[in-house]
Amino acid sequence: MMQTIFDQYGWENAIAIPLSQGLINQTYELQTAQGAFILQNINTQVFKDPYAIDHNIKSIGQYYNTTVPDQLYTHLVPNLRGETLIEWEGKYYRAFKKIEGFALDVLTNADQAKEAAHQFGKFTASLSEFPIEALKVTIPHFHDLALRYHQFEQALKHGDANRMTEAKDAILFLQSHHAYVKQWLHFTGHQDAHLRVTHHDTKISNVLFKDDAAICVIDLDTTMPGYFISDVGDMCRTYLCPVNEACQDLNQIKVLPERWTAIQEGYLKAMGEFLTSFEKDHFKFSGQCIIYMQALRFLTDFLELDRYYRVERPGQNLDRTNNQIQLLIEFNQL
Ligand code: GN1
Ligand code: MG
Repeated sequence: MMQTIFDQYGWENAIAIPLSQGLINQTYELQTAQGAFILQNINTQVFKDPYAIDHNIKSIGQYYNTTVPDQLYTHLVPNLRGETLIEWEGKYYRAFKKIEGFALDVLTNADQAKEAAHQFGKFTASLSEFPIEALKVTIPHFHDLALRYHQFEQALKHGDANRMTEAKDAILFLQSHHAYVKQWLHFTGHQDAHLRVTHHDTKISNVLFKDDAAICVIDLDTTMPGYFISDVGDMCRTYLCPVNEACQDLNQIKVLPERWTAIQEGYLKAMGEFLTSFEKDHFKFSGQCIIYMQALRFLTDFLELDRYYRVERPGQNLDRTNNQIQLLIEFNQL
């Protein structure tokens, strides 16, 4: 019973409402006599070292406390023993104070794209003096396109044969776009490509809004050193299209040019002074790289019988793959 967890925090009259967002962790919104909180069960299949996440969120929180104390931030809530990460029945939990605001599932206009891109840009910019080496790597090689391609190739060797046949077209498409991996290696090997504090999951549901303004980024589990490509690329994945990655009707997948302009304006308003011209020249590549990588990841998981992403039906990861492939095709026509 979750009551045991509530007791550890000293929460009385707690009511837990499961939230459906996210394909990895299980999240609950809690109403308690002590206030509203977010409680999350960390998926340790994905995040093998939950203490690394705990460390990162606390380090950044402490940095803000001393530099920008009024910064809205997902500070962790300690339990009665002062612990911010608790283990119960082999599972790990942590709690956040609920920040007033709402998350969007899809965007309805370009202003929201600009707002969100600006928030994520501000997040990295606000941590430009933060000692990046203090951050732990919560998932090694998380956005390493070369590794993701390698994992895809392994799945082609060892994956489910029936699914391989079913996914024939998607496989051919991704193989024929392998040149993105070379571009990625060229980018990361260049002296003007810099590692910064990177969120690595900038989808629209990971930024809170209040009225029309984006106010705060959330879900910092994958915040670690990375390239701007990860953040801008994931924005392209989720802000440009009127429907999200769950949409199975490929005809609805369109890339709206005004949203692309909005991403650039919003992100560069915060990060323009930090990015090198070499990095700025890779702005469009960031979208190609991350959309392509997500297609690879969904397809790899499909071929490996859905070990990673939560699914409700057997073909879901292939549908997600085809959605991302269509998005990439539309994006390339911008
Ligand atoms: C996962 O669980 P969620 O929705 O925050 C994934 C992201 C993917 C996303 C696709 C740790 O994020 O990389 O872009 O699904 N996170 C991890 O929906 O793998
Ligand atoms: Mg996430």
